[in-house]
Amino acid sequence: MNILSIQSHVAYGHVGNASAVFPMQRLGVEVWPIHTVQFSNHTGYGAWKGQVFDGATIDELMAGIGERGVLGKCDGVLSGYMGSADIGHAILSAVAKVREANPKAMYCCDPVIGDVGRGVFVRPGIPEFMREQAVPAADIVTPNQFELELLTDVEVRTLADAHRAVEALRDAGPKVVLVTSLITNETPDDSIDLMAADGQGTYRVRTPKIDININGAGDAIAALFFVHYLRDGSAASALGKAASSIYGLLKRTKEAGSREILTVAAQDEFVTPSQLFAPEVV
Ligand code: PXL
Repeated sequence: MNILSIQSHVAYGHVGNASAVFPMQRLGVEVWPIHTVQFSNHTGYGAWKGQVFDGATIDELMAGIGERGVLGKCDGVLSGYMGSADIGHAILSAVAKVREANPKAMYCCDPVIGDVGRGVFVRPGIPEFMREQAVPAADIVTPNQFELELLTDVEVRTLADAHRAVEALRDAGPKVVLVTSLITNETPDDSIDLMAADGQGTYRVRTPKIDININGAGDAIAALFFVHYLRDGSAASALGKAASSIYGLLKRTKEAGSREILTVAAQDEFVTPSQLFAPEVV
């Protein structure tokens, strides 16, 4: 399996491609990473150095890959944090190129906009771009609760709200939705839910909540879910596997007291999670 992963990159630590690429490789996937930014470290530190690339740089790399004649072998495109709307357009043009070469290829868009604690943390224009262009073009989207609400204008307080929002998102284009973190009035204080839906049903996994201040976990969840969905063709199966892996990864990270997720040290969790969480139909 070959996945083109177009995301930010950091030299130190693990967000964007530095969070997503290795878990996919560890699962046996050949990954083609294209970086949308190259920063020293993630923005959660409040200070960083480096560059935001532009759409033309991504177009150029895509042209070069195209010249190798391999785009027909690309099974999927994964995108995450977009530095600018210009980069967003280049990502959608990369998706179109891949689909032209392989009509079966899927596009998984992690609509990175913000989260409940931090609010919107991307540049102006990106939320609108996600909503109007990236989400409708995607086969799979992986919002967190904040992004789910923003993209659908549905306030999610109850499980019924979550169903409504997920269906609204599916109506906008993507047939598969993964909500990477969900807290409704039914979620116990010590727990966190993940929810996924495809045409076959809607599923929830509930795990103990691990209270840590880290970045990049969502990037790893989207990558793991995408690989398992491409392999199994089932949102339920992909949800159970991705949620179990992330729980193990975060548990190990918390135990180590690390500010960065233990992508390398806890790599066995990607293949054989120490604890398995089964999805339930909701
Ligand atoms: O995890 C999302 C993300 C992606 N890319 C960069 C980031 C973050 C979150 O902090 O800083 C550069």
